Amino acid sequence: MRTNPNIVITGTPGVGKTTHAELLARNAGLKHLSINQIVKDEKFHEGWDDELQTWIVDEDKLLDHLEILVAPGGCILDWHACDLFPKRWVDLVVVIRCDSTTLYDRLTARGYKGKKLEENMDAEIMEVLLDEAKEAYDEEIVVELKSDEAEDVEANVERIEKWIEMWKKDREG
Ligand code: DAT
Repeated sequence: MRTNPNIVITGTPGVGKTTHAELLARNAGLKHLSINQIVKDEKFHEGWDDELQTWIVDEDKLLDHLEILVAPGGCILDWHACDLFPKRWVDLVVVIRCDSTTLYDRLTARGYKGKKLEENMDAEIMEVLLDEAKEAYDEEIVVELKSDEAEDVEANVERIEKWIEMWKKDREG
């Protein structure tokens, strides 16, 4: 049994997943697993999608690798998708959301353009990641948090830390 929860932080690229995951990992002493970084570092990909400018992920290899890391608990899984992580791994799913004008500025600053920019903007407006999270996990473990301004990050991380404390208390009882 896990003594610390595993938390998925998901959302459209640019909404603030990494920013949240890094602060939460530092404050709560959790392990930040940046799935993009792991896919790149461990070469869990089957090539490069030129049109979408992204890696084509080898999900089987990725999941085998993650299974060992998440087993003891206390991991933050930071990725722009969430429905491939098995339900049994996950205690909380945080979907970070962002105002579309703000997201447009963040993505263009990151060099996104063309189809990649368009698809990600559409995904945020259509709440694709929120729907995906609600479909893949029990709705009561899915929370949606706004990340438009710097203050939002601190408030959100504090809220997640409180949730972690409650999660631990429930298990002690
Ligand atoms: P993601 O990991 O979802 O792609 P990120 O954490 O890298 O997103 O953030 C993208 C950019 O936006 C980065 O320059 C930091 C900034 N940012 C994120 N959340 C923010 C917020 N709540 N207020 C202001 N800037 C934010």
